[in-house]
Formats: sequence, structure tokens, C-alpha cells
Amino acid sequence: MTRRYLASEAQARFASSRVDVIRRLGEVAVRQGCDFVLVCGDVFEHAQLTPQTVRRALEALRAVEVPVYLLPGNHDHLGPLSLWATALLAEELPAHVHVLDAPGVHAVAPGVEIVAVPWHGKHPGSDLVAEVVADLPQGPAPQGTVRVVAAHGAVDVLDQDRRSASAIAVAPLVAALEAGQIHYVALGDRHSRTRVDPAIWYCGAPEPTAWREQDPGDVLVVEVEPAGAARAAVQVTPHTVATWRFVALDRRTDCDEDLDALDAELAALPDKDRTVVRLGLRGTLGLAQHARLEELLARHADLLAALHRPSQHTDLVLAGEDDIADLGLGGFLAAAVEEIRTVSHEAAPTRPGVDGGAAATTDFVPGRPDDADSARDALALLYRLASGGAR
Ligand SMILES: [Mn+2]
Repeated sequence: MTRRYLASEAQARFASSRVDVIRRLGEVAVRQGCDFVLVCGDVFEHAQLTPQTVRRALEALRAVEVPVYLLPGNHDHLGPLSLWATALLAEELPAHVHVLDAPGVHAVAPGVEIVAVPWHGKHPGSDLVAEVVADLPQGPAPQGTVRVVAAHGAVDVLDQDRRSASAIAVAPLVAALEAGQIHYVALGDRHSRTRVDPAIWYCGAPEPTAWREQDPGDVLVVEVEPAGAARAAVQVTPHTVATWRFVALDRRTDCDEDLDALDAELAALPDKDRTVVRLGLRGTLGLAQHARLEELLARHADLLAALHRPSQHTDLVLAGEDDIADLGLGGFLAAAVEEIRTVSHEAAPTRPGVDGGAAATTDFVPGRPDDADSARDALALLYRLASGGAR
């Protein structure tokens, strides 16, 4: 999985963490006495992976000491060019790792059945889960058998507006749970840990991948005790396995104290090299404060996995140009300052399609006109460069 805001060194560590987390979830499984590990889809991001990526994942799976069941999801479906059909996976998949590539009941351990609902293509076009559950023998599961449904995709109750034909209907699953026909439904797709019903869960992504995710980074340890023709007793316990964190900060910066607070807040972040910060700043700063802001952000950016400053989250206005007089510039530089100041005081024309709020950031847009915004950026940059020696 490529994240465009990660520099290549951070991207490489991110990729490697997404393999390492497999080993950590295997350790949780052993420590918690789990009988097996079930992964409900999107094991792989897409089908055109390098052999290196696949082999490293298989090597990590090899270290998991309990059986592992992998369900094909929408990113790694069983359709044309399926990754699961490649020679590499056919030949190198560890013996204790099983691909749930057939819909229906798989006996995985004494007294345990997985009812698998793999994706057979990119667009299933119908509720595959309903079809597979409808094919189960009527009535409660046999005495002493735990029956777990493994499925992938959006459930209808969380997808009410754009109801897709493949949305998983929850009501029939709840009915089957209450009849003791099935005992638990493990779902994949959502990166946020989500409880749909006491016995229907998305565990979420084991390592976070975006700022919008809620409670990512866990695996779920699930204990199931069937109760005949009634709901099973189900206990679900999240265990954190993630080592990365996505942090979104939106702050106002209008004075030196605001800059102090921002500096301290960034400094206090733990595990900085695995923390991806999205920073939105709003406010009005003088030239000297602007220079200080850029200096402190550059300092923190060196330590963080990424310090992402999208322009749509930025609205910084540069106020007061008196600071530049304090530098005591003379000769050619003073003349240049005078010229830029003249432009910076011209009324800013509207520039459709350009976010004016981004003008005071360091986003230099090639080919931008010599307008007031450009002039203010130029003054801020000149201030930073000219004051650099004295600071
Ligand atoms: Mn998915």
C-alpha cells in the first residue's frame, strides 16, 4: 500500500510494519490460546504484487504458530488474474495457512466450522453472504459445533445511502444468530473496528492506514460458547497490534504563544518515526513568526514519519511587514524588498481554482503570477533567508 505523503524511507518502514504486524497478531493468538487465526479479506492490497512482497508476507505467516485461514476479499478476489492462483502462492503457501476459496462450510478444527463467503470477482452483484447462509442446514448447528461466518464487504446498516447490490444484509444474520444456526460473524473491509451486533464485528486494519479510521490497529480475540437453539455466549476482546499512528491536528496560530504550544505538542508525540501527522493551521502571523513556524515545522518533520500539510486544511495569513525593517537590509536587497512590497500591497485579484488560503504556506506553485500573494510569500522567504545568519 502506497501512501503519497510518505517519503521513500518512511514508505519502506510502513510496508515493513504491515508485514511485521502479522507476527505480532500470531503472538497474540498463542498468548490467548486461540485455536486459529481468521483474516476476512484484503490480505493483499492488489493482484500485481512483487514476489518480494508476497514472500515476505508468507514468511511472516510461517511464524504464526496456529492455523491461519485467509478469505479472499475485494482487493484480492478470486476473479481473473487472481493472486491466489499464481504459482508462487500455490507452491510457497505454508502448510498451516489455508485459503478459504470455496463458499460454504469448512471444518477447520474439531467442533469448529467456518462458513466462508469469498469474493469471486471485483463486483459480486448480489449479497453473497445471504446466499451462503441460506444454503446452511436448517435449525441450530449440531451440538458441540461452533459455526463462524467469514465474510467481506459493507453491511447494509452502514451503507444505507448508497445501497449497493452486494451489501451484506444484517437482519438475516441476526436471525441465524438468534436461532443458534450460526454463532459469530467475522467481517472484513472496514479499517475502523466496528461492532455491528454483539456477535457481528469488523476487527479493523491491524496497522492504521489513514486519518479517517476509528479504532484501527487491533485484532479481536473471540470466544464462542454455543447455547443450542439460542444466541451463543460470545466474548470479543480487542488486542492492539499496531505500531503506527495517524494524528490529525487542526490548530490556530496567531501569536508566539500559539507557536510555543504547537512546538510543545509536536515534541510530545511518542514514536515519532511511526506517527503520520496531518497538520491544518489557521491564523495570522507576522513575518518573523512565519519564519519561526517554518523552522519549527522543519525540525519536527525530520523526526516524524510525515508532516502532511494539505492546502485545504491551511489558512494562514501573513500580516505586518515591519519585521523586515528590523533586518537592516541595504543596497540591492533593500531595493528588492521595496519592489516586492509594492506588489504585495496591490489588491489581490481573484484566482479561480487556487486556494488563496494556501498562499502563506511554503507551497511554491511554478508559473504562479507575480501577484500580491506571491509577493507576500517572497517577503516571508526573504525574511527567513536574510535572518538565518542572525538566528
Ligand atoms: Mn475490502
